[in-house]
Formats: sequence, C-alpha cells, structure tokens
Amino acid sequence: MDFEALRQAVVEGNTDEVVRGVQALLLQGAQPGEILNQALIPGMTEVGVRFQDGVYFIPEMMLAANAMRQAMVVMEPLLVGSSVEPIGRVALGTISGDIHEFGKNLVGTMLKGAGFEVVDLGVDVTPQAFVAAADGVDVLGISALLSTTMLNIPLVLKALADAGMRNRVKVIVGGSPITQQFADQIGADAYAPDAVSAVACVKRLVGVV
Ligand code: B1M
Repeated sequence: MDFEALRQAVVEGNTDEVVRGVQALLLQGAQPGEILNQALIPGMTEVGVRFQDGVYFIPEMMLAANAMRQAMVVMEPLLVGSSVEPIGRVALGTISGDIHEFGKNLVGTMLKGAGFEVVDLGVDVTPQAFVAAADGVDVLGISALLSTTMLNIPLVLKALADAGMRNRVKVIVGGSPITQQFADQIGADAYAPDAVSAVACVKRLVGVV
C-alpha cells in the first residue's frame, strides 16, 4: 500500500481498503500527518471536486465520508499530541427539535478531513448547549432539516449575544430548508448548501483559504 493507493480507496469510498491501508502505512513507518496530508485529505478533496462537477452524488459522498470516518477512528488517537495542529476548531450540532443527523455528520467528517478539530454536539441541541460549546471553538455549525426547527436557530444567536459571546465565535448554518437569505436575515456569518462548500466557508471564517 502507498499513499496514492490509499487516496484512491478514499475516492472510491472503499472503507475496508481505507482502514487496511491506514494500518499498513502506519506499520511501514508513515507518520499520521503524512497519511492525512498525502492520502486522506487529497482523497476527500477529489470527492468534493467530483461532487461539484456532478460526477458524484450524495451516496458516493456518504461512502467516502464513511471510509474517512473509519480511517479517523484509527488516526485520531495518533494525531492527538502529534505535531499536526488542527487548522481550527468547530462545534457542530443539529438544532433543538430536530433529529436529522446525516448532513451534520457529513459536514463534520469533511471538516475533519480538511484538518479541523470537530466537536460533535449531536442532534436536538438546545441554544444553551450551543452557547456552552462556543467557549473554546472558532466556529459553531448549526444544521436544521425541518422548516419548523430552522426557526430555533435565531435563538442560538440571541443566546450567544446574551452571554456576550457573539463576537468571539463565527456561526455557519446549513440544511435543506435554509437559504442564504435566511442566514443573512438572522445574522449568521455564513451559509453553506452542502458539506463541500461548508468546508470552504469554515476555512474562510477562520482565515485559512
Ligand atoms: Co425527515 N424530513 N422527518 N427523517 N427526512 C425530511 C427532512 C423531509 C424533507 C422529508 C420530506 O417530507 N420530503 C421533511 C422536512 C420537510 C420540511 O420541514 N421542510 C421531513 C420530515 C417532515 C420529518 C418528520 C417531521 C416526519 C414525521 O415524523 N412526520 C420527522 C421529524 C423528526 C425530527 O427531527 N423531530 C422526520 C424524521 C426522519 C427520520 C428519523 C425518519 C430520518 C432521520 C434519520 C437520522 O438522521 N438519523 C429522516 C430522513 C432520513 C429524512 C430524509 C429522507 C433524508 C435526510 C438526510 O439524511 N439526507 C429527508 C428528505 C430529504 O432530505 N430528501 C427528510 C442526506 C443528508 C446527507 O443530506 O441532511 O440535507 P442533508 O445535508 C446536506 C445539506 O443539507 C447540507 O450538507 C449536507 C450534505 O451535502 N447541510 C449542511 C446539512 N447540515 C448542514 C450544516 C452546515 C452546512 C451544510 O453547516 C453547519
């Protein structure tokens, strides 16, 4: 196994091959940062390009995301304390009243793949829990899949303002009923229609382009 074969396995969403590849490269003496930067991240970048070009659709992206998630299960403990510094910290959750998780998970996996540390707050997350999580992260990501629950997102922004924290953290929102217009209206810092553009938006928010 080499970096190129592992990159290709990520693009193909072949979870077994990806996990085997990561383990093999580690046994061969590769550093976790090399595996991340020379195989896993380029693989996810290629998946993003194929998605944007209309070559890949959600199912292919979810396969690749799952492969990446399993690779990160092996890699994450090794990356802690290694020289690889996260390029930013993001707390992600689905808004209160809403239990849809796959979009949020996909955004989280893509962000991890791009080098961010991600705190997964889960689903049905209250404004208070978002505020508690805001301490120590650069960006809060809020997902909503229902036209009813998206109306709870402004409560998070209000709770952040009430806690005097609105200027200390950037807020990105996303999910199928959400639009750029809604994001602007409620005063969010960014809106992304999908997981690939969410990564680009979050990079912009933390000043890594
Ligand atoms: Co629900 N559901 N659901 N559901 N469900 C939708 C969302 C719905 C559109 C289906 C429909 O009617 N056509 C509809 C919402 C209508 C509306 O309000 N506009 C709906 C409904 C009505 C409901 C219930 C109310 C049904 C009922 O009980 N009567 C109920 C509500 C439960 C609740 O949350 N309180 C409900 C329940 C469920 C299940 C539990 C069965 C299940 C969720 C399982 C789970 O997540 N563990 C479910 C599912 C699976 C869906 C559909 C079919 C698929 C959602 C999904 O996972 N998509 C969905 C129909 C649909 O979307 N076609 C539907 C795949 C996922 C990768 O995409 O989440 O859109 P998505 O994420 C995308 C982007 O939106 C974006 O990036 C992602 C990747 O590109 N994105 C972000 C998402 N979050 C982001 C955050 C960002 C940036 C981008 O920054 C932070």
